[in-house]
Amino acid sequence: MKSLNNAIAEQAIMKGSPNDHDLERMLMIRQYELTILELFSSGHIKGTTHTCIGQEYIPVALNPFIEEEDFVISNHRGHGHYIARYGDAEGLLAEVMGKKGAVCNGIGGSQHIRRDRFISTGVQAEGIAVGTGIAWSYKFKQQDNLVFVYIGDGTFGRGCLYESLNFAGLWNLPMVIVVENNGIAISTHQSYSMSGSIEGRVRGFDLDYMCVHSKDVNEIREQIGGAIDRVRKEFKPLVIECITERVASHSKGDDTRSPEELERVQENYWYNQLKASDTARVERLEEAVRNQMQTLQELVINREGAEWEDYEKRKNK
Ligand SMILES: Cc1ncc(C[n+]2csc(CCOP(=O)(O)OP(=O)(O)O)c2C)c(N)n1
Repeated sequence: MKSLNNAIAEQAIMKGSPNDHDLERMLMIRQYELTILELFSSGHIKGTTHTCIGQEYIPVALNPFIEEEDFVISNHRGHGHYIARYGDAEGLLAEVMGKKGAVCNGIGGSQHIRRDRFISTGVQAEGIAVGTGIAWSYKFKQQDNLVFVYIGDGTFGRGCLYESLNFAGLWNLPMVIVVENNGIAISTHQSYSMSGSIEGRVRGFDLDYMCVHSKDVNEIREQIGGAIDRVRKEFKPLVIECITERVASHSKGDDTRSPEELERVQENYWYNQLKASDTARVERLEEAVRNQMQTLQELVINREGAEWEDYEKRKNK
């Protein structure tokens, strides 16, 4: 098995420390994902799911730059994107479990969420194509908003991504495309699937590009803030490549990585690094978040199933 690409191997470690609010959100996302995996194992959830364990800090770092009228388009690994924006673990848990109180009445499940200006899709690269259309409509209507699209590195294997990048560059669309580069797509390491680089491909379409290695939300914000402001002012699309790691399996129990690689991934996990350096604070916030998720879980499990009729009523309002 080939090793991960060089960028991943050179991954920077967690240097700074998030404030309590950001850390609480990161821990909440992590705890949400752990809860979902447990609920699958115990047979309370059917279907599939993809957790963002390892990548929790990325949407938390991005969140202050996302205004209410901006659009966020997420993907199959989107729980963290949703919770970072709305803090609504309860609605999302109910959604994945198909219970009353679900964000979109249990119709969307884990991968197809819609709320206000947030959508996710499990179809790779569909999000960037749809996001390009929304960004074009913003520009056409001279609306001062951005479209944030999250994609994985494996999504560079899809053709419609390049059509989207082409239009974004050609029309200077107000888009921030966040590539969560965890170096692997299901079980295929990037070194097996990608010729050239994400930067080279993006620059080929004349898009602005930057790469973020840090896992420190404050440092990330310092690095990306000016560039996001420029997209808002100058209508030049931006791609932010975040070098990161998928700590858990692709979906559930389908990890094909070697024990050595998994050990390295655990060593680089922001959670493990922060817990070692700031133990008391992490444990305190973690306990609160764990209790909160436990309460939510009991509440949601015991609810009746979500009803599609509710959705029909809501849709026609
Ligand atoms: C059009 C399409 N083809 C295949 C799949 C199956 N699939 C789901 S996730 C995935 C890999 C995604 O890799 P990446 O974009 O790197 O995101 P990651 O899972 O690493 O977060 C694939 C092939 C899909 N969802 N959509």
